[in-house]
Amino acid sequence: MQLDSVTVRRVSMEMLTPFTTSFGTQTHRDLLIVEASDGEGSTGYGECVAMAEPLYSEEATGTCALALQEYILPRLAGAEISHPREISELLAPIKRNNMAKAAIEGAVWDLWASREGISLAKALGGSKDRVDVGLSIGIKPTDAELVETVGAAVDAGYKRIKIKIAPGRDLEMLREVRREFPDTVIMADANSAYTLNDIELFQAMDELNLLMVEQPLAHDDIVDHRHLQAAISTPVCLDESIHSYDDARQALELESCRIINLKIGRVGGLAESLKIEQLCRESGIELWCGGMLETGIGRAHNVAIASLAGFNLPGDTAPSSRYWAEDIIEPEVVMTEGQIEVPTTAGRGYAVKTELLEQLTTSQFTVPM
Ligand code: OSB
Ligand code: MG
Repeated sequence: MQLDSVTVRRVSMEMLTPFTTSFGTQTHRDLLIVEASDGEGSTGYGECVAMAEPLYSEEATGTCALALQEYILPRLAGAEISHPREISELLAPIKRNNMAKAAIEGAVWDLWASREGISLAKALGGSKDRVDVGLSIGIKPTDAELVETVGAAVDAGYKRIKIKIAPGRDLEMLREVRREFPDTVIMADANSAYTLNDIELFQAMDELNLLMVEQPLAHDDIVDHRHLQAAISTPVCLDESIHSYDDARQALELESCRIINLKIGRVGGLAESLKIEQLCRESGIELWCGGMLETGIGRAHNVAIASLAGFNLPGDTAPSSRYWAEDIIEPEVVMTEGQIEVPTTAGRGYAVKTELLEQLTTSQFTVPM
């Protein structure tokens, strides 16, 4: 197949509640929705998951829009594509810019699956009918508010609860949650807010029976994490540090983590995600699908990849109602008994509400292919 045109829309969506991490507070999502058309009536959608500012990683919404327009989409113009795997090969000469690359790559996977008449999950080799869902809870002003939020999440059926931590809002806060919820599956995510000087803090957390501690140290580190992992019994999970199959392989070789959080955007797309899934499955490393406060389009891609067997822990794939008054897809992503059903219809399995998408669009450009 050939692409006929690609439209990139910059979209602003208000979140139901602010989301605070060690790097800042999000009240809106400013993101890109990429639509790839084959000119024969089929379209595919991808979502660029970069944050509005480069505070989680070096990419940001504006840099991704520029990268797509100036460097990434021109490389795909005129290409004859027989399988979506070829997109990452065509884009390989461009270093990093993973979230920008993944947005168009995901749209092409969706388009290809639609044309083949198979679900995105099936196109990827997924085997599960439903995926287990965990919730990520941001930093709350008080322990009482956090305890209340964790209680509501347990009642809603989430299979594990992730709690964001930051210096000053860590050990005592987690102790309080553990006292209130002695049997709940709980983990912590630091978003790279600590250094090796904090080893004793993480050693003290060992007594809390956390499922894992996610990205405790620098966003670009795999060496210091190795020293931390050797000094604590709680499994270390890497998020920010893993940008590729090779990063994952090196982290496993160094024993820098025992668990990987895979985000499709952070690793540059679905083809790279498949390589990491195979690596983890074959080496017995636990794996789960992370989230970036996506709209339903990004969530649909996350649910599809999480349906592969290697994803053996609940992912951050909370349903539409967690973040949005109205999602841009229909039906909305729903959770039943802590699980989301993997769609079996062609492509991503959810229709895009194109009128709502237009309303939320703040700027856009179309590149003829
Ligand atoms: O570190 O996993 C993270 C959201 C934005 C940026 C980074 C992270 C997160 C989350 C949210 O934890 C998970 C979700 O999308 O529900
Ligand atoms: Mg994280």
